[in-house]
Amino acid sequence: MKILLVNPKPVEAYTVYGPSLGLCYISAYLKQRGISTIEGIDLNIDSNEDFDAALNKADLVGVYCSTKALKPSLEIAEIAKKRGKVVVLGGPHPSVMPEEVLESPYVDYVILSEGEESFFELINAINGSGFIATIDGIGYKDNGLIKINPRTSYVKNLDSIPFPDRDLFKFDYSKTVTFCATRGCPYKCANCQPALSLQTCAFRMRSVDNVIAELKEVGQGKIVHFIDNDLTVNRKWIKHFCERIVSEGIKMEWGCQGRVNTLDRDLLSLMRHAGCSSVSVGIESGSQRLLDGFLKKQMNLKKAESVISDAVAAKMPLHGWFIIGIPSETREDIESTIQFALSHDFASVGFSIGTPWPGTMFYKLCKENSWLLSDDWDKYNEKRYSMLKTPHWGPDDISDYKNIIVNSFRKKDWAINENDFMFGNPYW
Ligand code: B12
Ligand code: SF4
Repeated sequence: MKILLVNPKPVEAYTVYGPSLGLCYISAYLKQRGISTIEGIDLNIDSNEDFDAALNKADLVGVYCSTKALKPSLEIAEIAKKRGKVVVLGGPHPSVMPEEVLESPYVDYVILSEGEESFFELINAINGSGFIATIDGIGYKDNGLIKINPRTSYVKNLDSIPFPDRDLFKFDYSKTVTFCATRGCPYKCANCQPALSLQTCAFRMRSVDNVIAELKEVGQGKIVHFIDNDLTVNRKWIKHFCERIVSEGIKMEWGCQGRVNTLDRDLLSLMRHAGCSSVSVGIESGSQRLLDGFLKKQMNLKKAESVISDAVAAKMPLHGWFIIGIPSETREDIESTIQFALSHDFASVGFSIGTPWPGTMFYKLCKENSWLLSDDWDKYNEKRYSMLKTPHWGPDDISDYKNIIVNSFRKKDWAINENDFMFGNPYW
């Protein structure tokens, strides 16, 4: 069976810095099990003609589908189905909204959360060996009825799956490469969980040996971006990892996301010594009330301040993420957030507008309180506007605040990237 794996182009473009690692993992897993006729198309870099040619050769088309890319994913499904292909959608949106996706007449199957094992079993079942009804974590149609087999099992040992097949897509890896050392996250922030737990379940780490082996293969001499939700969750692991980079003489520059409750000066210094040149942390709000209340962030602003000083002392550039447009947020809260971002020594900061992605607690609360202005996912854009009307504010107020934020950073001479709602500190 010939398989085509497609990463669609979302309705509104965003900065792409690497391939869909999820599809690269799927490809590597299938190849290891003898399914070698796999092609990849990323419509952010490949043309429609490339897609058309690859589609002609395929029997089954698998699509990575985020909420932001639902519409183009379903368009791909329609084209593929009309040409007689089997169509499978996986990724964040089908994982949390499987029924909605299967309502499309052009989608045959969805995969909930991690796809390696279930997709392999599905291909076998389609080929005649195995039963679709018993495959864990898939959705399908049975005589027109939508059936969902919930996800109950996960890849427990991440070392047991092969390194991602980066050759699946035509990205240029000569300078930068993305890596994934862990899956899941032990926290349950309202803007993120339980969507993430559905996607990746329990927090798991690859062994340091396993990550070092992959770095030696493809990371040496490059800028390596770890896409992990939080690479610093386990202190023992991250320390050991940094020590191994140094002792094995692996020369690379790298960046990752961390969490302020897991960072301090010693760790930041060690990471810096091991070539880390950027750590991103989600501060989200300058209001402790919102962090503890609506956001359930399990994070203290005092600790955040001390980590920012630690980062300065360790000469580690720290990137801070913030959100405005959170239900129950007041003007004072938004002003505290802007002040926090402006007055601390971040190397750069980025903002998003609170967006109720499906499957999150954020979404559930907005829906229950009738704050959502639309259920049309295409309209959701966390860099541009709010889709909420709450008792405290509406989309116009948030747009005004967006302008206030841009002007506040402009006045302080920060570099402005309006498209990504991000700012660079000129004094770093
Ligand atoms: C890296 C990343 C990005 C990169 C994307 C790089 C790339 N080319 O893929 C960038 C920065 C560009 C990005 C942008 C955005 N992102 Co993003 N991103 C991530 C992040 C941190 C990691 C993704 C990843 O590689 N995971 C590791 C791999 C192994 O897992 P995976 O991708 O889920 O794939 C597995 C399964 O989902 C499944 N699977 C996936 N596809 C398929 C297809 C088939 C056929 C099958 C069988 C299985 C399958 O099998 C894979 C292997 O197990 C995730 C969070 C997370 N931890 O997943 C957020 C995440 C995916 N992003 C999110 C969001 C909201 C965005 C943005 C909208 C943000 C914005 N500022 O505008 C944009 C929109 C991008 C888009 N495509 O529409 C949300 C998505 C929520 C949703 N419901 O869609 C997530 C889940 C974060 C969160 N919890 O809020 N993102
Ligand atoms: S926002 Fe970060 S820390 Fe919170 S649940 Fe999501 S990935 Fe985990």
